Amino acid sequence: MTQTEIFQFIQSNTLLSASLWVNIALAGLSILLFVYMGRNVEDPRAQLIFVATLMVPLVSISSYTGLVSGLTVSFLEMPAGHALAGAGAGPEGGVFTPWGRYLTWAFSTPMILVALGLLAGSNLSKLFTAVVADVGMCVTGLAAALTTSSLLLRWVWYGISCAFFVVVLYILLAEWAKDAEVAGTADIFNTLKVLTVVLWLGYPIFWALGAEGFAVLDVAITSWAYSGMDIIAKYLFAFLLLRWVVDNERTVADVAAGLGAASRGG
Ligand code: RET
Repeated sequence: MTQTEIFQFIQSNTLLSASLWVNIALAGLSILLFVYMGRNVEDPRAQLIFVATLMVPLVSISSYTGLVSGLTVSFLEMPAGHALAGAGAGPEGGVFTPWGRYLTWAFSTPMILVALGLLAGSNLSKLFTAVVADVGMCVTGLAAALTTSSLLLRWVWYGISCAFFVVVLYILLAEWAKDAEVAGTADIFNTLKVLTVVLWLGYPIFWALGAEGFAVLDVAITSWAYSGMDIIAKYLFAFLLLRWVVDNERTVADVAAGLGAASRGG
């Protein structure tokens, strides 16, 4: 299928194309809003949280532009044993695979973790571990989606990706939750932690249920599931974080100096 044919396929499926255009619009609005919100932030650590968070909608608008144009979408022939083997929507068969999503998660999700780690007062080792495991999760998730030789190996990649995900979850739930207590940022960190953990768990679930996994859900519904989770995990998440950082710049600065509320005795 040529890129033009893929583009036309996406445009002709209104439900599918709406799930992509909605995110382009919301990412654009978020970028403008976040730049405006951050205009007076002066503390370098707060600024770093802002830049990391601003990258999320910037990567997102690029990601969805790639998808909507057909550049980062392929119709792939599924291996024997897959629910959609030998079937699919393309003229030559094949299953709609928006692999650009998985690729761009490798750029957006580390930014979310950098922002969360800085908020929690993480040390460099934990921040490094979380980011590297997260990139590993995204790249092996991409490998799962692109493997067409063997059904078993698709799920092996999926399993490796889940193993990386467990590392990220451990750091979020155990390590940074403790660090945030010391840093005096536990309230906002816990809110964002719950939001992140609950939503991020949805991605592997929808991958398994979607066309690329067990094919329980149709392509447009799967796309809406990801797009809906993206709206909350990216734009709402970023908005809540940045609003708090603007209101609590002093606390963020103190985390940097190792002077969190707990170590001050308060
Ligand atoms: C995959 C499939 C393989 C197993 C696992 C996955 C996890 C993906 C996650 C994605 C999060 C994306 C976000 C995007 C917003 O920018 C790759 C679906 C574990 C957790 C938050």
